[in-house]
Amino acid sequence: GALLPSHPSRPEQQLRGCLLPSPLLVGPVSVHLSSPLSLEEIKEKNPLVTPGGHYRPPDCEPRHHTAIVVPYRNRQSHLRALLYHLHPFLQRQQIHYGIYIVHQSGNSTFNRAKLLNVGVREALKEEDWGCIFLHDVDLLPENDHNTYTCHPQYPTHLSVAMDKFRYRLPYPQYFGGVSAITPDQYLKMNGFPNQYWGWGGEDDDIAARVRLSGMKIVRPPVAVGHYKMIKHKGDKGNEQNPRRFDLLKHTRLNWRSDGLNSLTYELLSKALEPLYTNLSVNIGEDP
Ligand code: UDH
Ligand code: NGS
Repeated sequence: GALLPSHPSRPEQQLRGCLLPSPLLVGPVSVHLSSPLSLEEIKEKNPLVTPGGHYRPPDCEPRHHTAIVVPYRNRQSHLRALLYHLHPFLQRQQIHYGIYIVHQSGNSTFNRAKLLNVGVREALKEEDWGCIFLHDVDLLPENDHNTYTCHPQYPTHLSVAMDKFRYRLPYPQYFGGVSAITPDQYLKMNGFPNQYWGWGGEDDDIAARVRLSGMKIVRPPVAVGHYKMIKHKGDKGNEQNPRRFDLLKHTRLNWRSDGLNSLTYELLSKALEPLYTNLSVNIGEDP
């Protein structure tokens, strides 16, 4: 590979650019969910992950810099399963990455899209990420050819074949689960809506913003976009949002005024845990 500029954190080393595709990929993997390990055990299996859940390939200069943002509240066992699978998965792809868990503090109704806005903003304050993944905590990728990188022009939808939808899209416009954007794409669509409190519709709103801002959605082939969803019941504090259909009727009018440019929140804490950065945030409540 060509010599790429070395990272300031290790100026002494002039590493070759990582090979494309990564020679470490294995393709389809079977995802088992029995007896999840403890966080300490997962850390031991991932010795090169640094505090805050960051990683750089040790032997080559990475070509991709990806932040993984996870909207989160009260899903401890899912988080362990995600970290257990995702760290080795991303390391096989030889990308530079960081994992950000955005924890909604308090008991107000859950707001997935607003938490994603917070995660994008906080991740970009920390590093110049070229790609940001928006990742539900309960989705485990089953094929490492599904690379966690961005398309230069268009937002990507990755979870195109989830087991619960019998490994296909539930409907053509579906944009939920796992998706990815560059900072430019995020700015262009004014981020995500802040007004969807409770379950449903926010992913459809985000998909509509992509189109309204003049972009389209790209997807990997169904054969590599396989995900296993950890089965669970509906969450307390995330009941179906009865306003979602009405909100969706107005995306066309609202997307320019509600989003990144109207985002307010209070960052309560930021902790560099061994396997992830934990952002605890007060995002307010449904007015
Ligand atoms: N999430 C949490 N905690 C919550 C709620 C949601 O962490 O209390 C996060 C988590 O990352 C989850 C994502 O938000 O993966 C999306 O939550 P969701 O409940 O919309 O989607 P999920 O795929 O479940 O987890 C869908 C089925 C749940 C019952 C459907 C109600 N009709
Ligand atoms: C649609 C929801 C989406 C949701 C998708 C899959 O109906 O938010 O179902 O849901 N849109 C609206 O409610 C307007 S799932 O089967 O995962 O529970 O993501």
